[in-house]
Amino acid sequence: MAKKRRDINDLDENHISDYIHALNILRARSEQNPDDEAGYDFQAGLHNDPFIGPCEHGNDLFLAWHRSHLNYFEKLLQEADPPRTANVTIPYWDWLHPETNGKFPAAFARPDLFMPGRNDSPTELPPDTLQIVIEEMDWNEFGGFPKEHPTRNYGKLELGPHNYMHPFYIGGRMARPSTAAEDPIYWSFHAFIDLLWAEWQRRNNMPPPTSPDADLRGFLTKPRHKVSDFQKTTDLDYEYEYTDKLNQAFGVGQPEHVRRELLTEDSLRPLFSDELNSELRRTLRAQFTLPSPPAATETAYVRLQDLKVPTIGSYMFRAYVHPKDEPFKNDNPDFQHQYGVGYVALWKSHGTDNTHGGHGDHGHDSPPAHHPSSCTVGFDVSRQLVGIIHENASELVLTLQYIPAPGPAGEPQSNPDLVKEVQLADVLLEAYIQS
Ligand SMILES: [Cu+2]
Repeated sequence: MAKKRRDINDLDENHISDYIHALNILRARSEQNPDDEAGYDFQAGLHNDPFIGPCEHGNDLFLAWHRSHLNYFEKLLQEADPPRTANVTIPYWDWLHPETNGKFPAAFARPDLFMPGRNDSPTELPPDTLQIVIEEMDWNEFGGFPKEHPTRNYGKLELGPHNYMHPFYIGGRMARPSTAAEDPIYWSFHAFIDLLWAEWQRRNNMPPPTSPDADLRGFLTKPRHKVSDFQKTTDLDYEYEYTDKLNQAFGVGQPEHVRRELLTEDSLRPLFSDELNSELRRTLRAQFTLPSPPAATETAYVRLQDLKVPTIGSYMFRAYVHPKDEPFKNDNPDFQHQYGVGYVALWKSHGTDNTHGGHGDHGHDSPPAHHPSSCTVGFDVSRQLVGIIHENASELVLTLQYIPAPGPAGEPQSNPDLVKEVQLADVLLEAYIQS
């Protein structure tokens, strides 16, 4: 029987103290010898440190890499002090259902699971996580594209919820790829990302992976080290125990799969005279007129082409579609609710990191090869645009809004150097019919 990973809010005192006991044994090993591969610091370094790992981001190895990282770490926990720790598993943090505990589950405030510097101010959760798991049925769209794909890279789970949670919601060490796994919340956060993938696999009948023979960096000396080795959780001796809340959340049917054919693709007409990137950097937004798509249009996307992945911080773009005579309102929840069509979160790429002097940073340029340098992302605007075709509604405007991640502890932060990294090639409207 595979071992169960459980919701951290459901663990009794014995279970949580066994987990902490195992973690502390790994920590003590690193204190004895920082290079001990069975110690916490080395394990965190597999994610954080370009010279030991690091993690994979922005491709179809992302989910398998993190599954492997957690799985080997969990085995170390189990071997830490058996029989006491023999059945320890990483508890997951269900951040879809935060209402029971406020911002973070109470367990993460215990001294051994706490990390100073997290963002404690109230922060919205990403709105679309469940929708991605339930509605996106294409593996690459969900989990990422092969590294050799010419234009696409991040999957939706990573580019949306994952990239938003790290720097916007959790903050602290989790705000940067080069320090993330130092915070013990990392394991539980990624266990939930992994649960969402496992649930997606179940719903979609375990589609075969793309890049099955790709090696997972950092694990090459292990018997299992390829993408195909990390598909089925029960082969890795664990599975997830779902709460009633999760059963309820996932207990809805799959939408019908539709094939689409591109009808037209046009650059959007700007409502500004500056060059696009100058406009974005100067005003922190850009507005465009949305044309009426061809009458047969069933689905429409706004596509941001070649959006640069920032190297010195994290930010997001929020997108809104609103009538021209209803001006954009910054920071207005009603406006956001009524006209928001989505967001894209860009998590700082690994690479140079001058603000952290710890072991995760060797202080010079290491190539951010595991993060793509740019990505192409889309927002579904069908509901709004198909509305104009049929109802002759008033002219519509697309507003893109730049929002920098807060400082690690949640303090508002305007970073002029990050603004200089805002860069995209074009904004397009794509119209599709079902084929
Ligand atoms: Cu992560």
